[in-house]
Amino acid sequence: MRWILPLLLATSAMSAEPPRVRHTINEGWRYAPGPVERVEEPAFDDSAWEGVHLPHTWNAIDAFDKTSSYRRGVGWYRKRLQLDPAVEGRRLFLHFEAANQVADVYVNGRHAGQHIGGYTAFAFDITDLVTFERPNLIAVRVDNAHDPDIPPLNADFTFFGGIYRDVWLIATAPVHITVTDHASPGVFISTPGLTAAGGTVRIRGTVTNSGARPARVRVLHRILDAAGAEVSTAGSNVTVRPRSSAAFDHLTRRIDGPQLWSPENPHVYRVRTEVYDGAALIDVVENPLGFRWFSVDPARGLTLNGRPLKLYGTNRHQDSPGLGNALPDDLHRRDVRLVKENGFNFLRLAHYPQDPAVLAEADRLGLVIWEEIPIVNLISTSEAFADNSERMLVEMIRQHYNHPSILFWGYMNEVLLTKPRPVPERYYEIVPELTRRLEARARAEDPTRLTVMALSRDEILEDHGIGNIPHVLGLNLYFGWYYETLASLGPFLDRIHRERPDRPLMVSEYGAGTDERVHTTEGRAFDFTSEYGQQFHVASFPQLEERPFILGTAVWNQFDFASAGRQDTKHALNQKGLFFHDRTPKDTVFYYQSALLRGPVLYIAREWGQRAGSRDEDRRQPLWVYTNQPEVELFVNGVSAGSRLVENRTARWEVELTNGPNSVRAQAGRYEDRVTILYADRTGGDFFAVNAGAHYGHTDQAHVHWERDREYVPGSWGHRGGKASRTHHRIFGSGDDPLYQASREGMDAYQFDVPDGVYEVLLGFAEGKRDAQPGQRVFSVSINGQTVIRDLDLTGAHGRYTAIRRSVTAEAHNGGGIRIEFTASAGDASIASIMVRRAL
Ligand code: GCB
Ligand code: CA
Repeated sequence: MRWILPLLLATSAMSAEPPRVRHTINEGWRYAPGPVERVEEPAFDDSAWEGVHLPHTWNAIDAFDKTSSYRRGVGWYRKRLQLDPAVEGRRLFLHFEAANQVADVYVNGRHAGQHIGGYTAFAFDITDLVTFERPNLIAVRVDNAHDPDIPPLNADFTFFGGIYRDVWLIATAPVHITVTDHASPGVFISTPGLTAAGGTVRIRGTVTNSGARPARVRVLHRILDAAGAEVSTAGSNVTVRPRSSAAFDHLTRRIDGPQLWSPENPHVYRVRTEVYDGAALIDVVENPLGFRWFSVDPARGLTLNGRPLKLYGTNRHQDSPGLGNALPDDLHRRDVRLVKENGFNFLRLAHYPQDPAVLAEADRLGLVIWEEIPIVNLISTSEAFADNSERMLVEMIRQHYNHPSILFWGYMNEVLLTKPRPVPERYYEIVPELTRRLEARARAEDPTRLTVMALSRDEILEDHGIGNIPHVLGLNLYFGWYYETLASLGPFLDRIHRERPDRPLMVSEYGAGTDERVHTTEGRAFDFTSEYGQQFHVASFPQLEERPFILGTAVWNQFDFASAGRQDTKHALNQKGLFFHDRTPKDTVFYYQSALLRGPVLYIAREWGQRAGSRDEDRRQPLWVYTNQPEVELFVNGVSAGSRLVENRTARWEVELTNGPNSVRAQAGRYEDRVTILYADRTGGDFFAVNAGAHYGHTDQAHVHWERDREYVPGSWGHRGGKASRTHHRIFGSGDDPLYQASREGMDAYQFDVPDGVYEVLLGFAEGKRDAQPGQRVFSVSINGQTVIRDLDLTGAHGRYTAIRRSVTAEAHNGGGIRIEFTASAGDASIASIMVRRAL
């Protein structure tokens, strides 16, 4: 970075202002939920308002509570901004990286502008609204209420409100590279006709003259390599009439043998664009530049820089725990790094344009990007909806145009999924019309990239023609999750490829939800067990790898993410991440690392780190390893469990665990991995915890593992009769939803063959039937002949989906154990969990 030094010395020696001043103004804002009157006026007293720093959202907490709703409406932000006298006479702008979703900006009581859309940047010229005499009052009204004219209308993610990205103050000379062209950098870089031998750089843009006199300036672009060495230049004089803008379009001379940009070698050049008035440097902007060319073929996939490159990656939503969508840049960069570190080379920014820090990091680390605007599930047929959509598309493309990582612009996701009710007239003509309009605009704005949309399984089979409009078609597929089986993925892809031989295809989503607390040896779709989630990827990924016509794939999702309306096993979250919401990796991450990383990967799956069993045979437990080594030996408590040849990056064992901590070691050549697996052996018979009605165990808040339900066998425990039932609804009154979402119904009894003694019996209930009414399910419970609960009416007394726990004391005598009997006077008795614990 030697070039930086002389530059700094030069500026400080002159102690002159840099030609363009640009810094964040994130600190010292005040926030209040609105609507409030006359807030934009400087005189308004906001001393009682909450002090906040940006980025900020007002939904960081309520989006995660146990209701589907969160506050959607108006929030006001105010800040006093004293301007540095040094920028007097300059043009001043406020640049917002994003505010969700309609923002009205006021300066000293006057409206500076309005922006529609929650995920793209906007910039307003505030020069004529400010004073240097006293602090300026900036007031921003942000509204995230549902608006039928603004996408997204409805989607599986939370629409956090607020100014949730950085805000910048920009000061330029009166003649400058345009700041307010859709909040873009004002400079648009491409590399026409590039080959490995070399090519030229084309730099388009506009210069704005805010002054009252015509201006003649010189625009000069310096192409700098990653080390800061100048490799080429371009430029010309530009004449700009007063109060207007003039375009430039420059071509460098040929650059021989440039370092190409690719995921493996993400060499980023910079274009430093300078504006001179005579000898005086009056403006500078810098933009990234990557030399790369690419194409797609429906049979052979993607070619980058003349070489085939299959894309493997994930999707990313932007929220984090405690912060909602309001992440500082380092957390955005952390996320991108986590994607790259798994060996992925591709990231789909679903379902909206993301923070500039994300794009810059993707350029730097080498990830191919698909970025898209948030048209999800359905559209409005209004002209305003189409106009807003198109503007968002233009904003996204212009704002992020120079990032070499971006190869794909997306503009719709599963747009036919939700049929509006009633279906508006001509709906299935208006959707393709909008599609064609956005497609045409994307191609006109950026002929250098590929367009893409994502459709789900059912939509692709009846797509009203839209799937053939973009260059590339993305398929969002959930075989073995929402429908069919894990094995049906590949055959479905073959079919689509056969039916659309001219269409380059991607798998833009596939994934399964998991919960680290929920475990089983017999995973099933939608049980949220860690084990089924792993099986899903282990079974799906080879089917994607095997098919060269699939040009890229993206796991849904890199991280668990906020979706306020979701009711899985963790409320308000979509749990299909490869990482948990807090960015802890799930075991599946190491399957992908084994498949994609070159360096050694050897990892004992450990999410099921705490296990329990109450029968002798339960001590035999599965353990498995993800690795890219050919063969692995496993040792449990120092004893070899044998060597296994690795197949599909996986090796499995059945081992005997002992009560307490078990030390497990995997060895492959000179690599090893160690973990401790806790096993609670409950064959002693004085403690049982059962997740009634469930084929999966659950580890609760107190780290007690509730084992899966089973039929009674003498000498042990279990149910007699009945059937399992399950709800996916969130459970009120407990954080251990998986314990209450499954129940056993209509059984006669549960029998526990425990030694004589006094026991605490903890009975858990929750009504999970969607249409349950008071009085329809009324039952009593007795233990060893004594009624302990009389005429329990869960819905009548507590409402549906509410966890009820009753603790009672019971005595086992004469070797009879604990016999819990159920008698219903209406409907079927039901029980969700049982703990039997020796008290005395
Ligand atoms: C999809 C959607 C995505 C959802 C995902 C899911 O197909 O594109 O927005 O979050 O499925 O998890 O259901
Ligand atoms: Ca940012």
